Amino acid sequence: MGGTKAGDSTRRARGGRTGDGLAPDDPAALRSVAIVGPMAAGKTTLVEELLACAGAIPRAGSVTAGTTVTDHDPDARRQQRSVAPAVASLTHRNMKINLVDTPGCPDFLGEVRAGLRAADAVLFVVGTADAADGAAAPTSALLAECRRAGLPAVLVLSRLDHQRADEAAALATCREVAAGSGEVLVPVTRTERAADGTVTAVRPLLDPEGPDPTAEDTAEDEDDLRRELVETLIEQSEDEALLESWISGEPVSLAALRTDLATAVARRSLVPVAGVCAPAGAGLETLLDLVVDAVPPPTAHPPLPAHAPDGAGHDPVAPDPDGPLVAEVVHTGTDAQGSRVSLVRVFSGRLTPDTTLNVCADPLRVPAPRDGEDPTGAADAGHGARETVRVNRVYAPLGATLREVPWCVAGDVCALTRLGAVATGDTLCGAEDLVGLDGWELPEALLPVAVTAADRSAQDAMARGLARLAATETTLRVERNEDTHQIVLWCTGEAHADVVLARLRAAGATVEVTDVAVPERETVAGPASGLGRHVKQSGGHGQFAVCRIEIEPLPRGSGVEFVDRIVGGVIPRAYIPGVEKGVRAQLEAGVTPGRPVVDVRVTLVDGKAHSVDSSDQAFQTAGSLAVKEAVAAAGTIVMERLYEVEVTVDDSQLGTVLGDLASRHGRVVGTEPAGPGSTLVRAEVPEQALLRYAVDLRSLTSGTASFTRRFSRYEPVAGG
Ligand SMILES: Nc1nc2c(ncn2[C@@H]2O[C@H](COP(=O)(O)OP(=O)(O)O)[C@@H](O)[C@H]2O)c(=O)[nH]1
Ligand SMILES: [Mg+2]
Repeated sequence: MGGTKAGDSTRRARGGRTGDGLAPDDPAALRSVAIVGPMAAGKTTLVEELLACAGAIPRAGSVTAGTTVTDHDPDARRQQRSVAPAVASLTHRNMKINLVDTPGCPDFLGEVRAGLRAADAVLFVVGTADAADGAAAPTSALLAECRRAGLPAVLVLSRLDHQRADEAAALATCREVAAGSGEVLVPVTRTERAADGTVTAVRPLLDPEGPDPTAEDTAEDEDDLRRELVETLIEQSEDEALLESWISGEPVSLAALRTDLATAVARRSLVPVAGVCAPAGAGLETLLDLVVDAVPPPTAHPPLPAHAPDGAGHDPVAPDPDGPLVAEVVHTGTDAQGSRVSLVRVFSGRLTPDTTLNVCADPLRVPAPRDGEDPTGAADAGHGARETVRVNRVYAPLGATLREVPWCVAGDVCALTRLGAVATGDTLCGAEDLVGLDGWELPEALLPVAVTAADRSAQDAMARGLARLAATETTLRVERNEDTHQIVLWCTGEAHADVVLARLRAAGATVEVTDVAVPERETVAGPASGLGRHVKQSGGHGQFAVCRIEIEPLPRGSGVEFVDRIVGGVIPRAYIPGVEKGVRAQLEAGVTPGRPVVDVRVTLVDGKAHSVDSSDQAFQTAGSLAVKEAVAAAGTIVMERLYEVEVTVDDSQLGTVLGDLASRHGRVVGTEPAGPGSTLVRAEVPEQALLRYAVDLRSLTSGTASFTRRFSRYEPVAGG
């Protein structure tokens, strides 16, 4: 596979002194937009065509051939879909535009959030052929993400050349999804087609060279589109005079309308809708114009909440190019040689080469504690200004190609290499203002994948590989399970697991995927007794210990209770702790190997000792033999781990989710409304039935439902 550009994927080019427009001085000459949308909407292809259209690359590559700029990651090429945020910039009308391509696959939601963090606005891409194929659910989920990030958006209707392309249907779907959000979606372009349906052009409705948008004598349907746009703009305008002249039939100035468009976009009350047909090159320039004219500059970005390195309060960080330097690592990737490349967004000040910066680690990125662990210690360890880091060169990325630039100003995005221990989410700042930006939330990884290494050297390789992954894979959680002794990689889904395993193997670790083991325990079904005889008296120092114990079940959660009821000194005091130790060790190891016995009371009732041959060790062995016999005689009940699960689901899918939970032996504890049109279901589900729930729930509900899980307690195996 490995496309033609793979070999030179880490070219380093030295740009001109201002990097050929790649290092603007003034944030007003910058636009950073995240490209977001469902899988296969054509985002990566669009980025490629925009770059070619603006002359940033000689010609557009293709996703299927693995030759695009932003799908430069080997895993992206192999999967033929984006797996990480990737930045490519171009210049259009003297404006530097950073395009931050993001993955559409729900597994990589964390990467979408990273992309949104780097941007000031969103180009939301929806394929016009997908409207009928359940695009509403992923569109809705991703639009909600953009809204949560608080960024203005432009809706791009893509793939106009598809034979089932239906712009009106795609727009209707998006309008339905956006209903209630206060955003008005209005087309700003018109698609022209030949008689056979081929797209010939996509033209802006507010075209200074086109006919007057407010004139009366244009063709009927064109007129309708323009009228809708003009009326929407006037409705949203703060300029009262505009409405008056519109009502009285006077021509309205195009410049005024454009200004109103930009204002309404920045306010997020209006989402302009533009069509593109990437392969035909139609609508590309119009879209770039729209980004320049209607998308707000970085200086309009709302200030970001921040904290002092010691966790105390700090003023929010405003987007000020003349302020102190504050930047953030939004993503960490690797180049073809395996060296780390950090994608950095500058929020304030100016990042220059050859400087030493302070690193303020993001407490949110400290690995999540295991069930029951005290999280406080871990969180504290991750807090604060950890160290300083030397920045050598500053690069403007074009996918994997890094072009050296003299600086990176507030609002711009750059790549830095060799930042040592600096991780995604860390804040980089100058000494004059030590600050940490409040991190963005990561999605929870809920799909466990157990891996084993074949031998000792593979184990070492795996440990090295996992350490390397920790820096780049922010959503991955690595668990060393103390009950099952398995290494479990918690992933967000199968596509994520695929990437994680490929990267582990690329790091030289031969790992095998095995079934995830589920810890089990046993308790006794009823009371019983057992005799332990450990007697060896032939030759030398003998061994002599005999004990009888009784076992009985206790309520759940009681653990193991040991009671000594020896009378008359049939077992001397000094040996009783030995019996207890032997009993507890055997119960801990389990009578069925790997299943500790819990919730029992063991009572020592009788025994025999020898004045010379008895010892603590002998009584340990006798205790263990006695309890083994007692457990076998009592019969056991297997218990499994029960989890408290909370599923948030669209009301339309509630029945499906409840039915599925029942088939998993889940017990629904309650349901309650969780916002408009959705329900929160609380249930208790055995761990075994949850192992693939992350994958199953997503496919059952087209990705609209989400869940959380928390260990509750052990319970007898359902139906077992
Ligand atoms: N015919 C046609 N195919 C497209 C267009 N845009 C994308 N594709 C194809 O659709 C598939 C998915 O495109 P991609 O850019 O990876 O989508 P992404 O997941 O949104 O980044 C690829 O095979 C592209 O070649 C388009 O405008 N027209
Ligand atoms: Mg893509």
